Amino acid sequence: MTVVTPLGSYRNERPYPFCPGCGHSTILDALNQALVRRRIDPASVVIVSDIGCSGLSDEYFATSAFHGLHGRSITYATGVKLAHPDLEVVVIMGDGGAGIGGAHLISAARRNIGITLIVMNNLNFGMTGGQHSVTTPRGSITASTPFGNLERPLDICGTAAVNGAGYVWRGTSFDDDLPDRLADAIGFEGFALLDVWELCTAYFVRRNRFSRRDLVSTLDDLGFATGIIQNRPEVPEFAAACRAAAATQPPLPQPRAVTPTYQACLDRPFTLLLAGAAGGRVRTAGRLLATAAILSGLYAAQSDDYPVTVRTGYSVTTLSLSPKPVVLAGAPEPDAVLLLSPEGAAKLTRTLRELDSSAVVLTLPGLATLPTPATVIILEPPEKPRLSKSDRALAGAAAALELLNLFPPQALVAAVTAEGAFAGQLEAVAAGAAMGAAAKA
Ligand SMILES: Cc1ncc(C[n+]2csc(CCOP(=O)(O)OP(=O)(O)O)c2C)c(N)n1
Ligand code: SF4
Ligand SMILES: [Mg+2]
Repeated sequence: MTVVTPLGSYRNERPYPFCPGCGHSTILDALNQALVRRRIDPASVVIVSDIGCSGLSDEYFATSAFHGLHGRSITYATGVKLAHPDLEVVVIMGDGGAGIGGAHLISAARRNIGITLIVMNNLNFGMTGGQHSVTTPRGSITASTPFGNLERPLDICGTAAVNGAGYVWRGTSFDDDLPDRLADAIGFEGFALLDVWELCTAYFVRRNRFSRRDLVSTLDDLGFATGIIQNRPEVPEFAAACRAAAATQPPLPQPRAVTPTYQACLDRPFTLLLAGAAGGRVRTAGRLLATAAILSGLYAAQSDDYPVTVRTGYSVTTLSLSPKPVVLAGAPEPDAVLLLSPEGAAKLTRTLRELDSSAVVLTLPGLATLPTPATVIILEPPEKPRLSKSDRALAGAAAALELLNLFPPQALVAAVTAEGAFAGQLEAVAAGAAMGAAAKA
């Protein structure tokens, strides 16, 4: 559907706020002409603005809009385009924003994401008083370069073009073909960049006696190409490429529903900590216990703690079980701790010392001398079958169910079976149940 705004334009009734002679007004007028030419539903046009005087731009259009942090507008625009490829996404940023978000600009070019980027390039930070930016020419006087800028200005177009941008144009706000090139860019499927050089009359012009003619001569002196620098419609657009790639994949597995079939004994919130070592399938045991709790009509939440070096050191899982919905906040006081290895015991040294005397610690021989006011129960591993390091957590979980009166141990067997019962898991559960029964006796 094409909707024409009541004004026959994409502008709203608000006058621009820019200083007299500021190039921003001319560029926005050209953008309006380009949009009128393209006749896109205004609601389907999203103007994503950056920060600075240029960042005010979206407020003067009767389109959809998004306004965020300095230099990040390309990232928001990329998200909008990926989520809604049918929208026409136009980013407006200053040269300051292009510098601050320079890596985003390069990423947009590399991906060839289907957005239009207009850089309002007035060669300085206009809004904050005319400091130098990444595009300020050498020798220019700005608020931050009072003796003349020493840096080489960034070639925005050259950078975008060499990194794969589909459409790249450079010119000035005085160019008669600016509305046509903006219309080209909006109609272009991939990433379209327009680096529009213009005058900041309040600062850059005043400090450098800089004129319209100087815009062109500076471009010449720098050897920066102008006009259409790159036009490669054949390069795949990123949002479309993402969807095409996703379409070739099998559908994602849906979460398995867990229907309660057992009756829990637990009538209050209960926190169980499983503390072992990396590679000991501590988190798996926690997940299976949580599933078994849900099978017994309880609510369960699990949080895991392990070092950034995932395959070494401790692995601690916190399980919060309750007859009522669980909100996991912070580190709840444990009612019981299942200690499975020296790494887990070392990690919980302080927790064990500070446990309530009503708490229970289930542990294996050799870890039992830990100082704790809680009741310590030692689980004797069976002679046969010998529990491997990776079976200990699940066996310990089964033993805990025998001893802690939370919900029927059969629920754990059902949870393991429902997940496919990997090698030895049911045997580990049986051995753990025997361990728990022996400790109870
Ligand atoms: C990360 C960050 N640094 C600094 C600022 C302060 N700041 C606000 S506007 C601005 C200058 C904007 O310059 P430019 O992007 O070129 O836009 P213009 O005002 O020239 O249109 C700066 C530095 C900011 N908002 N965010
Ligand atoms: S300060 Fe510069 S960029 Fe900002 S409105 Fe004035 S002339 Fe334009
Ligand atoms: Mg600027």
